[in-house]
Amino acid sequence: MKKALRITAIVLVLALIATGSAFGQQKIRIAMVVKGLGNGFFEACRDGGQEAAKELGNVELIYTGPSTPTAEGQIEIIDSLIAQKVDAIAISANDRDALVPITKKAMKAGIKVISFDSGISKDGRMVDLVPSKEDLIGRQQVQLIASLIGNKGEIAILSATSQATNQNAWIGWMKEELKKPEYSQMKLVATVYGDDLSDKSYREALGLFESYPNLRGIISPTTVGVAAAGKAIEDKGLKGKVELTGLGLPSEMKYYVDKGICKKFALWNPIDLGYTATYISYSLVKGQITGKPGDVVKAGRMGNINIGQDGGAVMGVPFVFDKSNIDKFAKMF
Ligand code: RAM
Repeated sequence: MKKALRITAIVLVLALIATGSAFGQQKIRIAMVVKGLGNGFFEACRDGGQEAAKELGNVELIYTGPSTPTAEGQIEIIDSLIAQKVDAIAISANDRDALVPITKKAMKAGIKVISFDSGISKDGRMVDLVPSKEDLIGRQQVQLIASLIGNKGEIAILSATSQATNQNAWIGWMKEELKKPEYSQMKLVATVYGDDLSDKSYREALGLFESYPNLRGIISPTTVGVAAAGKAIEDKGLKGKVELTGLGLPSEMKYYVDKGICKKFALWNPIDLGYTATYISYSLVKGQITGKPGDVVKAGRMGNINIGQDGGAVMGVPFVFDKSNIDKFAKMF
């Protein structure tokens, strides 16, 4: 009898070990650190991250970020994530250089660090995932506003924070595109920063109307800025006088598309971006990749993601939304 009991106990322990629960097999904890909380774009990234975590199993996604988009806020958060010994950090950076010392500290502590959406300089992360090629995104923004104003008139850029890696890269390409002869009658008169805060972006848009009474178009390559600019154009009765494009969330821009205030804008799928970032983080934790050129991440429904030069990875091509498709996508993100 005693022997039978002992055998049963041994079998039970072995079964528990096999399922990984005997010693409370640790969950892999991936922290998604976003530029700032309360931004619908990042909430969609979080949803994608959670979808990936569920598929991978045994993964906990910790969604976090500062209340306003600053590098200082992100540094504090990363410090506490190091103390919590998370396994990976995927961050959309408010500053490409200011975060390097703290993410280096994280990597020294054995934490795998990637940047996604808005990158960290290459010493401070193992992989940098961008939603699409930076030149495509930037050039496309100019092409969109040009088509709305007939390639003629004053335009301004309403950006996010002045240090944002992603917006600054796109703005660089917008300026390149504007050098082409077809835009010779278009003039970029100002670049202003709404800091990815709705009220500040709204005020910056009003400032542009005041300073540039002949303004014909605004490019706002931030989901927060473009929606705020839409509201400013509506409130000031400038529909048709000032055209608007940018990078927006269909769910937030549908109203302005329906009203004809923003006829076209672009974006990629932020759910897919958060999903892919989570798969890449997981692959690093599991040692399936190290982030070197030639590494391939098997990213679930996103297929294979190739790691290129300097740990860079690209997700896809930006998509244009207009009245023909806005209803469908507004339900998704
Ligand atoms: C805002 C953020 C984010 C950017 C999008 C387009 O939500 O600045 O980093 O990718 O806009």
